Amino acid sequence: MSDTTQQNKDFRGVSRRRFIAGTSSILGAMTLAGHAAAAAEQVVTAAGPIASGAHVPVLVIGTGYGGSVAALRLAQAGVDVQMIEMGMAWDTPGSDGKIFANTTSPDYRSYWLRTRTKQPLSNFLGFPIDKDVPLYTGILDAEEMGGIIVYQGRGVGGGSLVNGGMAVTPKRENFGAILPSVDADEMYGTYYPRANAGLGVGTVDPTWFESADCYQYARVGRKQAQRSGFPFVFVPDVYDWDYMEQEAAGTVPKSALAGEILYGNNYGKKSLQKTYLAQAAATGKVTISPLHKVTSVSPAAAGGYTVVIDQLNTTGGTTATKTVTADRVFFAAGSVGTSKLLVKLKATGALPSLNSEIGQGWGDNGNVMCGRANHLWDPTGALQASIPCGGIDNWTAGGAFAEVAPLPTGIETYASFYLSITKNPNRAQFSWNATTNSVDLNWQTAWKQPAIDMAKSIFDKINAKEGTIYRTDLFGTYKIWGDHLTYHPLGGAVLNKATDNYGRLQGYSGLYVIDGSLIPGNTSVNPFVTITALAERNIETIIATDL
Ligand code: FAE
Repeated sequence: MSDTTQQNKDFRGVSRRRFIAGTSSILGAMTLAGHAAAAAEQVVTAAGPIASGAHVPVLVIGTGYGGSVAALRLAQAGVDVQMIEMGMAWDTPGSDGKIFANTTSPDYRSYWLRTRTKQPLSNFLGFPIDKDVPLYTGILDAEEMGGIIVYQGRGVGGGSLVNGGMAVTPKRENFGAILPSVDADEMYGTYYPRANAGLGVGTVDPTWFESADCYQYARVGRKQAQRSGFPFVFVPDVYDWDYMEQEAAGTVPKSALAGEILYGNNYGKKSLQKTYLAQAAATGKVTISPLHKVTSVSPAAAGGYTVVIDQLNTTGGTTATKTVTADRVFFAAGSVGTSKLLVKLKATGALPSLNSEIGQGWGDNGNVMCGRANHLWDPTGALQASIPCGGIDNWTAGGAFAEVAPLPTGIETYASFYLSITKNPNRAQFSWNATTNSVDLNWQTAWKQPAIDMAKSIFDKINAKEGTIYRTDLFGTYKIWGDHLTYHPLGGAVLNKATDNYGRLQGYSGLYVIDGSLIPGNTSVNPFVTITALAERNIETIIATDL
């Protein structure tokens, strides 16, 4: 039995309520169970944003997975933490009474400083579906780097605000290739379980799954995978599965069943605001400054680091520039954010002693998307839960793990849609461009070809068996592969290369990296559980030895 299958069995073996109660040594059960359905979580305290001239013991750049773990554990150890987040707080409803916009009707809240949407599925039935939106510090950044669009969450909670919540622990036999310098026994014995508990991970009730209308697309995906000889595995998620069952029963406001996902879930999803950040706020020792963007970190004459921060308005303008001092700084701005900052700071002389590994080892987790057109006798359902719950595992034989993903359009499309995570070996590098005063990434679109070939190891076979074809209308006109993007940027400040084996940046004491940039380009599955578990491991050692 594979680890993933075993893990799924373990998750099914305990009821979700017992699972949550069992996590109380890590996080209060109250938070996970009680707030999952709440629309908003006030994790930004009334203390107000950081003041210019402040001196803080610890400053954390970014409020995603790595930053949230660092803030919580430091606060629990008695340290005051300032978190700086360039995105918004996402705790206040808009004029429609909702905090987040629906995937099917993007508005000003949906995109980070764009005047036109940049939807991952750019076309439907061959027609472009992007539309104009007002310029705003919205929740999803479609950052166009060299040859690839990197999607990232912006706001308090980072990627947890926009992602599908798929919370996958890699199979143990793949771990050596993911983080070769890390003790796998420790990770699988201590830190993966701690991360899963802290994130509130659970799995769909398999009995409910068999009859739920909203998972017809997943059952079709399973049937077709199995008919071609591929294992289908249930994939754990941080969505509150009990809440989803209530959505289906019509007793609570709908979120996953209303197609919410890409621009935030108003209910049901246990984003970091409801787990790690809620716990961090409850310590009273963590302050978050939203709409604040770190632009520089350099050694301060009197010790510690001088951090320069731009305060932003909701059209991206700078309303104030603040200079503060921090004894220690944690870079948790995500793979792209941290890499861009460090590459700039090294090249422009702010942190010249960073080593030459800075900016190296960046990968896209092998992401590639595709759709298949089913026969009329294989409808995938007009109602589709936006939260995926299963995948096809051909990692060992063909180098691909494919999420069976929804197409929550509200109409029957007879389409099956997949996001594949593949063993694509290509790695890119960030570098400083003195002419444009910005950081470039040298990724080439053609570098997706190995990912396409690996995804084809699954879908060519399914198409041949089913007598079906690829959809060509989702990413352009007559374009099969969604090879222009990634949801899973990883690397750029790789563990044990740019940093020591716990994320301490080489060359500077008191500077740490604690996010997805530590992971060299691929995790074999969706990455946030590994980012969280690695952060749990690293912060434990840092607290024990450095503070
Ligand atoms: P991240 O969560 O990106 O947090 C970084 C934070 O730093 C962000 O809030 C930034 O706004 C902020 N920041 C950046 N620069 C600055 C600066 N200079 N100053 C201040 N703040 C700054 O980093 N992963 C899964 O495992 N399962 C899924 O189902 C899944 N689905 C996804 C779906 C979508 C659409 C997307 C975009 C991603 C998805 N991911 C998924 C990926 C996952 O969200 C991502 O790996 C993690 O969020 C990365 O965590 P980090 O802590 O590295």
